[in-house]
Amino acid sequence: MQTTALDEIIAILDHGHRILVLTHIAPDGDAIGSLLGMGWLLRQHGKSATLVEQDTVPPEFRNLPGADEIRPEPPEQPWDAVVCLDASDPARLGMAFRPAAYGKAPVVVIDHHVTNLNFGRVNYVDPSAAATAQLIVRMADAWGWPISREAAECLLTGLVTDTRGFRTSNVTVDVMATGLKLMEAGANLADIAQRTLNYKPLAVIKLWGPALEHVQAQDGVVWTQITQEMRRQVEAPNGNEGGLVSLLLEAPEANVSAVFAEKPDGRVEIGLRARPRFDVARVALSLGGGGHPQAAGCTIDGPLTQAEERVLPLLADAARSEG
Ligand SMILES: [Mn+2]
Repeated sequence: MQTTALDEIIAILDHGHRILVLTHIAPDGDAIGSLLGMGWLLRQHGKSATLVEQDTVPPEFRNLPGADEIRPEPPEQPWDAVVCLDASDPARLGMAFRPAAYGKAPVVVIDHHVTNLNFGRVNYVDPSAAATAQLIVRMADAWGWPISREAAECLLTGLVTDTRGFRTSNVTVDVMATGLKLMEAGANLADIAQRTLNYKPLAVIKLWGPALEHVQAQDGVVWTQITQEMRRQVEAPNGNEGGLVSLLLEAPEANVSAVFAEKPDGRVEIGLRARPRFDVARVALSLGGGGHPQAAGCTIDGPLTQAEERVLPLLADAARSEG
């Protein structure tokens, strides 16, 4: 089944020339790394690749090769194929995804989220993969395309960030072999780890102060909240908690952790983490979000207190039942 989808994608990209490549809003290292890695592969094989991502590229990924060519909006022109990376549903692609403009061009989905809606004409979705970047390496291998140093650096960034430095429960021998292959192609693991994993804006570090004062623990769930007022106090921008939800999961009291972050519009963005054998993807999906069993998220209506009252019982359930 998966081999077929991969074969179909390779055939589509082989025959097409003008390829539009998209990735998800609020991009992480796998989103940017996969977008750029795919761009390098296509261009090195004579294709025209246009890379679009609605939101600003985060500073820790801006010096990846080719990052300055990412555009916030697609140009109006015909495409031979549209490739969507690391996004479980069309809404995750934001304004960059404009299917009405694609005509007969096939939409291709390459992703590793278990919650993927298979919204493409061809869907290569493998939830056992640790990163979308890993699937792109698999595609390049199946295609018989060598991976350049530039592509390798971008793709290894995706792998390193999604596995938090090869530490997550989905890191298999195959994932390590993919990492090795990218290092052999010239990517520098230590540099990438230094620039991405060991990076936190000062304002985000300061934001952890008030956020950590609010940490609570009950029924296997450790959680806290980030209000707009806290952000104002330390002048922290919206949308970046710097991995606070992963820190909370380090408490032995936690099977599941959560950060409830109030957005400027009053809605509440919820970041979720779970220890291996527990599953927060199901909770996120039931609330309109998505993700992986060990890392998921969603955005629901506020106010904050009401959002916590609604979600905490669901998290207590998830923290009780080993999936
Ligand atoms: Mn990913």
